[in-house]
Amino acid sequence: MSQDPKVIDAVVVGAGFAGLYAIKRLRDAGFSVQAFEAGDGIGGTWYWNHYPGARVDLECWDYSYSFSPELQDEWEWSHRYPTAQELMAYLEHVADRFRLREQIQFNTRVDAAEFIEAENVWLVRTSDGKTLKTRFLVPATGGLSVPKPPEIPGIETFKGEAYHTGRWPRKEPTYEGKRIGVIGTGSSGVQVIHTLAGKCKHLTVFQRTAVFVVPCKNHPLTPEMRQRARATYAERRALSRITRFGIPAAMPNDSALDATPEERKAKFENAWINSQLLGFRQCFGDILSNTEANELVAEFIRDKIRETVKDPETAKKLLPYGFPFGTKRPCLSDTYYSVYNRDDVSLVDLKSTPIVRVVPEGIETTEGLIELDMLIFATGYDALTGALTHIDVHGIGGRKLNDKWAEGAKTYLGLMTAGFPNLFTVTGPGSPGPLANMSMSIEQHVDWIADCMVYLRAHGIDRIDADKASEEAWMQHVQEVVSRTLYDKAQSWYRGANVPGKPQIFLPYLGGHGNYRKKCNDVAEAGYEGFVLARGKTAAAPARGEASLMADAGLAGGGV
Ligand code: N01
Repeated sequence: MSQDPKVIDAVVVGAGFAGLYAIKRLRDAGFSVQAFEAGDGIGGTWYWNHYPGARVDLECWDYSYSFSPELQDEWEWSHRYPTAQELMAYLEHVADRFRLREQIQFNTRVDAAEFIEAENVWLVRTSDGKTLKTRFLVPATGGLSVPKPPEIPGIETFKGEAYHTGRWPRKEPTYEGKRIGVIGTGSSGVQVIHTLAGKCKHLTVFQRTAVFVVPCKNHPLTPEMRQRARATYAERRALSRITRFGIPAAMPNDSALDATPEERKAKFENAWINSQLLGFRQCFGDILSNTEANELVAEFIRDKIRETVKDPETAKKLLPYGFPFGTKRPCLSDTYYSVYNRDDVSLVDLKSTPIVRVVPEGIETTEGLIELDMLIFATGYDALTGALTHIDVHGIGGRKLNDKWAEGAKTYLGLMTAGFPNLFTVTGPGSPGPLANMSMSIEQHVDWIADCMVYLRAHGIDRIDADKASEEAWMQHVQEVVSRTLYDKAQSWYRGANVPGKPQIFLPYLGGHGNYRKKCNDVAEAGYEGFVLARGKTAAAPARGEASLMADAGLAGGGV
């Protein structure tokens, strides 16, 4: 595509699910591609997050690529929910099968990117001190890739081992005989806790906010199960493309409040027994939009906690309050609550017993010193924007992306941010991202981006940018959809509330994967409506007036 042999068509950042598919899709479309990956191997999120117990919480049939029927047929998943290690092996297989490694430079971080207006290219600076010019920049950096530190004084003084779940060391630490402290009880913390309980001398859990944990029902897969899944892959994927969550699960419309207590109990028990991530949300249509309906689920789960945890004081500390069920991502585990019945596991409720500081020997709380040999920070991520804002990105007029997003990230459709032409965000803020099946969302975005680049090439267009007014309207729409749900009632990482000082704005789009996919397709079919396309460096008017954008009735979404 590029006339200048020194200018590459696309730089892809990251070699996880998104980066690998971007390399394949763009290369297949005839573009020259160079990818950079900070780690020394394939895997992205799964490369960094292979802490004890790390596994995906969507079924393998859904959390995997759909672009190649041959790949689907040949890969043998071992479990319903594969481990991080198995997911890495899968992604390594994908990289080898499609010869993607040729395009990837490992151990190299993209440090900075500057848009050169006169040439319509990005000048990319990498950690090996080199620069490269590219027509398009595709950060496939993941929404959960920049670990959030725990902001506790004295951490640097700790003389034992200390690890963040999001930067797990390549060489697996040993746990036997050690006194281990885990800070954080989100999805990562819950998996670490149920895995390490019983495998170390003592496990102390430091909990700031109790979470809802529902059973996982993970199990090995038999050849018959695989065969059945293979036979239905085509329908499964087709259905996933039109549903709210990007998995083959229909959402009901009925209200929990219209059901009898017996009907509700039967549905909730069924969700508990046959659990999966969406089980409770699939019971009734208003679990995420009606406080009373939501509280019925919340109290059902609290009862399960009371039944499981023998010590009533410990059970009380584990009861989640203060946010509606599902508005922080529920965690999956079959044994999480029962580990607190063990003598070698203790729970510190940080609300009643705060941490004072970390000291060389362990953690000092308001009730005294807890001696530790290992500290595990499961304290989450600077989610959705962190990976991009950690790159020094300068757009039109030298404007820094960090400055533009100082009041909160803004994008048009989660695909581009105005003033930063030819930079595509994969599952960026403003797209369903983490509120849908990530692998499905990634494929949808990468396909859209690749098709867009093909269109630009075919029409001799040098530059595409989000129209500012379209971006404003889209972000308003994102917020408006949130306001129809209970999501706003939680201080979650979806809105940046977990990172001190981060502007708080709800970032994922809750309108549903299927609706969103249709919207993106419609925009493309209308000649990239709401984007500004230009030849040379002269900007044209938006491809079409953005006024029609929000009139799309199909976008009226409910809570995800
Ligand atoms: O991070 P989190 P995560 N002192 O932000 C606590 C995906 N994921 O890595 O709630 C004490 O959810 C914090 O407390 P609070 C999934 O989408 C998926 O667990 O802020 N505690 C919270 O308990 C998930 O949602 C899978 O009060 C502190 C915890 O740390 C997302 O990744 C597996 C603290 C952080 O929870 C993030 O999950 C793993 C402090 N200073 C992750 N700072 C699967 O697919 C933070 N906390 C299964």
